[in-house]
Amino acid sequence: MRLHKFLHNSFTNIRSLGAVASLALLSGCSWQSLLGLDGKQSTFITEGPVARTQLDLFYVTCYVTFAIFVIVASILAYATIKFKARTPAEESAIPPEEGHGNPLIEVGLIAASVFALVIIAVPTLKGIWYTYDVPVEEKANAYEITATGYQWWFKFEYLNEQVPGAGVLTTGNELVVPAGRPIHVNLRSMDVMHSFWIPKLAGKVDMIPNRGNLLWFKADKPGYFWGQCAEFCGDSHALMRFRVIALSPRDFNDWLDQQSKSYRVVASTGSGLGKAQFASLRSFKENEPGVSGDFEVSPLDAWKAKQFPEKNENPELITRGMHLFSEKTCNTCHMIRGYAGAVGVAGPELTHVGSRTTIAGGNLDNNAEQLQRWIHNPGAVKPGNKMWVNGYLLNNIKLTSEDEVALVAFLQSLK
Ligand code: HEC
Ligand SMILES: [Cu+2]
Repeated sequence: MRLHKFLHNSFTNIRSLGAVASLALLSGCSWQSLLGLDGKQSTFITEGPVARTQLDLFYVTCYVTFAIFVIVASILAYATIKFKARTPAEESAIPPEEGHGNPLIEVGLIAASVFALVIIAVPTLKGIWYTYDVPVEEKANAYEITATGYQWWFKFEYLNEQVPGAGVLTTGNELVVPAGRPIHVNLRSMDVMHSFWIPKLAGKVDMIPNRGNLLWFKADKPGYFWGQCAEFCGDSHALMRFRVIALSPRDFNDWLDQQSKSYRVVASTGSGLGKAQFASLRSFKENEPGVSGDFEVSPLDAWKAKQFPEKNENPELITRGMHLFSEKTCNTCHMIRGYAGAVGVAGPELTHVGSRTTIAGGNLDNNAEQLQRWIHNPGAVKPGNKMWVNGYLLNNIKLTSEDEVALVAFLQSLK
């Protein structure tokens, strides 16, 4: 009776759960979000062929292991019920003599295991070959990027195909790529082992010191993606993140043109602070109707809006910050193209740092408050980081809050 009631209740519960689930699915909620599997780094939501191949493989493994589970569990259940001792006499009976086994069953089990392994191995090997490098038929169209891991940030290097011989461009922690084109990524490391992973697109492949590795990926369409170092690499490993921004090919070339420019000098005359220098960003919209600059609503639009100057720039403050940048020895670690003496390579290049959505290895939003928090005490944000240890401690860098505000204004002007 009680069992019946339990079963009945369970059934009703499952039914109402099912009703909720189908309602949610009908209202546009995906099963991923229903199960809480729709995070920014979800591998269940794939946006490119490499991640899709990896997910398919995961499902194949799940199906095979689920089938094994069902078979083993039913045999176990059957044996438990069928051979249960039902009377005290049966319980105290001497156990039956043990046999030495049944060769047919044993060989059969080995064969079944091999079969199950083969089912998993075939797509696995195919997947490994597929994800390793850009497929031959797409090779000619591939865009090549070099990604280098540092404790605890990523450097990305690009070539401007439109301008042969223009040299290499560099960004820190934000990788911008053309959508719909295969991206061949050379993986390097400057110090210890890191691992490159963009869950919705591709990964993980190790970045190994003194050894060239590679991976490829393709973003189906323009978007903003979250990435992460996936190999323990020291104190701030968990804070070693990055972003991938996929743009339409035309937007991508416009962005490259914009990035090729030297750092932006904000004239103290105040006029002409904006537009002309950003003419190359043809289809990037800034605060137009229908375009949300709100990061939570549309990270990609917010990223695009970030390419343009901040409102209310203060040229005097920016100029003060520009001088402080070398007075405080920031220039010894950071490159700013066009800024005499700013040729350091120990930290991320800052020529266009103001146009990124994040700083400090994808951990802080790139706004005045967080920039100040970072340059005020980088060690408090990322324990052990090199800017703190080799800069603030070794060079004895001290900043007053006026210095910080001026430096922040300068950094924000670097669009
Ligand atoms: C000893 C070298 C060194 C010095 C000196 C130094 N930095 Fe850095 N800086 C770094 C490193 C390394 C990072 C990356 C840290 C990380 O994310 O782990 C960094 C990160 C940054 C970032 C974030 C960039 C990004 O894309 O994430 C900014 C902004 C910055 N530094 C500004 C400054 C300013 C301003 C000064 C001078 C007050 C300065 N740095 C001095 C090495 C240095
Ligand atoms: Cu790392």
